[in-house]
Amino acid sequence: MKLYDGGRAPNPRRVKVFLAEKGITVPIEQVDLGKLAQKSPEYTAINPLQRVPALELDDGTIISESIAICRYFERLHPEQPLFGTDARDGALVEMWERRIEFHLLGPISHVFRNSHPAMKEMEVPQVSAWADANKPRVIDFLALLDRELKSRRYVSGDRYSVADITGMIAVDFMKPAKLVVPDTLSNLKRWHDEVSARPSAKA
Ligand SMILES: N[C@@H](CCC(=O)N[C@@H](CS)C(=O)NCC(=O)O)C(=O)O
Repeated sequence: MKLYDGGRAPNPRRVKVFLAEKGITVPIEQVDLGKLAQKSPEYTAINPLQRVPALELDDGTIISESIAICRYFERLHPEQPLFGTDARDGALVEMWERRIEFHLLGPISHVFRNSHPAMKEMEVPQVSAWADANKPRVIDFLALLDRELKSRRYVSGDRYSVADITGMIAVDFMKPAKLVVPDTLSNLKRWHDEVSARPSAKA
């Protein structure tokens, strides 16, 4: 088994934090995004979408998409559950995971990819108006999350889950995207400080 990683890039980090939470170690091969190694013929044969992360199983199966990889490990190592504990809990984790992925990580990524000079060769064409259009969406969703976090400890309830992993990494990704969490969002900051203090967050 081998995990194709991309350094500090947010999506591979979601998998690495998940693995750290579970105490699982997997051999890692770095794909140098700075050198566009994800676009090489060798890596394109592994993931035709030219994105990381990707997990190669011993039988040669390739699994890409961060959440698909996390779900694979959740099945193999069900303790401690990070995708919920029962039907209701699992659905709430899924709901928040998707909301954060589509309404927070996605827009932050659009801002970063369409405004950062280092992304010129990866995001073609870079559309600065699309970066600008997504900035208020990020802040609106953070405000929504802040209201939700007033009445509970973690994103989907009282239990830490994969939705917290995606959320923490999305907020961290605001820095390179040159976005700032408004000071008024105190519930969000309390939650982010708490999840960032877990040892897995260093992954
Ligand atoms: N939906 C994918 C997104 C993967 C993705 O966009 N990865 C980025 C790094 S965070 C990437 O490989 N970018 C390379 C590129 O855009 O060329 C997932 O959840 O894993």
